Amino acid sequence: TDQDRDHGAIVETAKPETARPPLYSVLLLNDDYTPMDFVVEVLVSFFSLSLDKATQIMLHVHTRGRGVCGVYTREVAESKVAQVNEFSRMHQHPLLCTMEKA
Ligand code: TYC
Repeated sequence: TDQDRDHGAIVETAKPETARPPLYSVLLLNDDYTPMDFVVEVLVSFFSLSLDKATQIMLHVHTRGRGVCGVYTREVAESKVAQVNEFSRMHQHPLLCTMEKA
């Protein structure tokens, strides 16, 4: 019909790229009581890091006060934070894990 005919006035403006979700850094905070080997164990088991990389990050947090363990989408980051904090409490260590927008 006349009404359905394309007069060419409407231009498609959508970008071709797929939208990327916002990313969040998961951080460990330093404290005076959590054993260094426990922090390394957490970094290896929850963040899939090598023993070398985990030790580097642990020492960075120990000397600088905080450090990034990994960068994830919001839901994955929230899950890492919850699992690490639950694991630390279960072992009666004060280790704290948190997240912030990357
Ligand atoms: N500062 C702790 C100690 O001297 C070690 C430690 C490192 C604790 C990193 C927490 O996120 C942390 N035993």
